[in-house]
Amino acid sequence: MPIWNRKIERMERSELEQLQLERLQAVVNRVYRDVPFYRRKFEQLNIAPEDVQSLEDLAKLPFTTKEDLRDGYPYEMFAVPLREIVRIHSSSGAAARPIVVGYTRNDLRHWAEQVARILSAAGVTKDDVVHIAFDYGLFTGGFGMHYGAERLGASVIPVSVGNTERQIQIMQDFRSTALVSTPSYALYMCKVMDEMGVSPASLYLRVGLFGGEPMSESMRSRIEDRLGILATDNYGVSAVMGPGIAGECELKEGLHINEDHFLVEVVDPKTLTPLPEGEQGELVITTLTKEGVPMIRYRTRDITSIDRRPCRCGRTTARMSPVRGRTDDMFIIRGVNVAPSEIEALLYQIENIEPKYQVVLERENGLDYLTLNVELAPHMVTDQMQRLVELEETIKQRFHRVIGLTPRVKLVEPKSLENVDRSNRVIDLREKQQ
Ligand code: DLL
Repeated sequence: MPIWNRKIERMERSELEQLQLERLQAVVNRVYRDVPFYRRKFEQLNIAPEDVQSLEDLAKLPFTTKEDLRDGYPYEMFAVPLREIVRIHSSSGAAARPIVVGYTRNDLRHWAEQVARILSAAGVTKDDVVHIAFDYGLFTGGFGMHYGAERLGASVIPVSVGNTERQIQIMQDFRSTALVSTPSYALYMCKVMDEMGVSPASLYLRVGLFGGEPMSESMRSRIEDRLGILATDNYGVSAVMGPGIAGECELKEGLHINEDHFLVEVVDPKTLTPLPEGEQGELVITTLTKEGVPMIRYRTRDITSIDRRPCRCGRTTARMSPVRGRTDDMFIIRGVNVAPSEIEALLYQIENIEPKYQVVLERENGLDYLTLNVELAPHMVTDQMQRLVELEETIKQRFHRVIGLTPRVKLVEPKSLENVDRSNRVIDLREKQQ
């Protein structure tokens, strides 16, 4: 089985930890010097960069949250002047203050290396034709995977998202051997192939790298069976880098973390204390080499556990278990990350409704749909259909502008959502409806 960077990916743990410590000390010094946000945080906690003498000292450092990045919109978290930045990405949706990340030339070089490693771990080589069906744009998925596949020397097809029939035609004609997409898009492609009368066996696909959203084991087996490929799970977070943080090897026994670039911890989401190896908790990531927007202890909100035992594939890098849950209520639909608080905020600005709502996520013919049940204001109980239709349209449009998706809207009687709380605000039926 090929290993892209044998020196790093098979390094003795003691040597790797020494490298991590040196890089941690360097990044802590840099953020203290160059990012006022971190200097303030360090001062509040009464710590100085010199206090980091071992990897355990990481626990003394402050956390960084998505909200910190939002508050620093657009460039406050940048550690270098804009003239050093060669690429900018941003989080999805048109929320007032999305997360903005900038990459220096070195960051892009490292990113391509990280992605080349996970592609190689899945068995992709320069002989492959890599079909990238992630959005190319502000989202990190398309460009992130693209440069890694080029670095590997594969033939890259930057097909992006949409127009599925054409994508399938391209896969047939260009003889794509590796598919890169979200797992739900891969399943949708299978449906469209059925409609087109294209048999997956007539394609040349042999492997798929999936990521950007959770992939359950049942989803994985369906993709593997339908497409006749090996499907690996690949994890990334745009605020930290994008895809390339971790990915499975062909053995599929956990996602190998690029630990020379990312220092990971698993913490108890309530107390925020680091948990012992193997326990499930919230993943926290510190970037070790990033120059543009370094992150100290970024709280991903993703639930996982870490295994530092060497893998049977020969890699010594730690592995994280697949992410299947979160410590907050964010959900992902059609590749868009949605926080219910954003929905509430947009409903507040619309008249004649209560900001009381419930989200139902469903899967029909392989495609995901979001239904938004919204409570009418008491004075709106009217039989003027026209007014209700207009109101539905307003909600749809506003939702689309802010979140980037068009929901199905159902206006419901006043007080009918009284029993909706955090536990049933989002009802996800997708897994059952595959
Ligand atoms: O989704 C980056 C990415 C692109 C990763 C392409 C992999 C492939 P964000 O839009 O910032 O970045 O979303 C990050 O998506 O915190 C997880 O909740 C979720 N996520 C990403 N990959 C996985 C995965 C990209 N393999 C958020 N399994 C993360 C489960 C995932 N969840």
